[in-house]
Amino acid sequence: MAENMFLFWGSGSIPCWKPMIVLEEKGFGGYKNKLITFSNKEQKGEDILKLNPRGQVPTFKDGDIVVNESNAICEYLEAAANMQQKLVLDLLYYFFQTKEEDRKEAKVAKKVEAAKEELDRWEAYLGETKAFVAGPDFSMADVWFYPFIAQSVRMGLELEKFPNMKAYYDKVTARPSVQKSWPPHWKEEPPIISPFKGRI
Ligand SMILES: N[C@@H](CCC(=O)N[C@@H](CS)C(=O)NCC(=O)O)C(=O)O
Repeated sequence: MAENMFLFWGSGSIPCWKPMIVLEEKGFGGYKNKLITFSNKEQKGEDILKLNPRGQVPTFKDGDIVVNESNAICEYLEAAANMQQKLVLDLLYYFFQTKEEDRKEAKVAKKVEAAKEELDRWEAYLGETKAFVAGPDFSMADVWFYPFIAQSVRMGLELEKFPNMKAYYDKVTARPSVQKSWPPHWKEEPPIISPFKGRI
């Protein structure tokens, strides 16, 4: 995952330093990066401006997801990283990319176990906060975090065993912004894979 990440940064910039610490702490030390020189106004270069119209650093990208603002990058890395890795990249993508007859049940069992551990972690965390990911109010962290849960629920994840997650999921699902932007084909078509069904 680190190989999909790219950070433009400047030396001595506190807003850059914050996500750089998080990147290392989260085990994404292999992220790609470019050190820009302020005196040459490199932050106003085309490569940065097309991602960040303010022409500032940090400017961060994870695959196609562009995240600017240092705090938002930190929250993105915190909220999305493990859920994205354990539930989506490791498990859902394995099902998407591997034909049914080629799937190895032992491999699936390991991935499911890792996903369950991650879900247990968030279940405990949400139990303590009894609110949203970054505090009492809905924030950007929920925008990064919630879609992974929603996608997993669509793919057969039953949240009944995770009551705090279920309360969180219901609360965010009910938000008008989420309802309005709900993937249209999810309303009409069943999922093509259900890796969680009967496994968690
Ligand atoms: N609110 C932004 C502030 C970013 C910021 O102020 N970056 C400075 C470096 S510390 C910058 O790029 N300044 C150059 C400019 O604005 O042209 C964040 O937290 O990411």
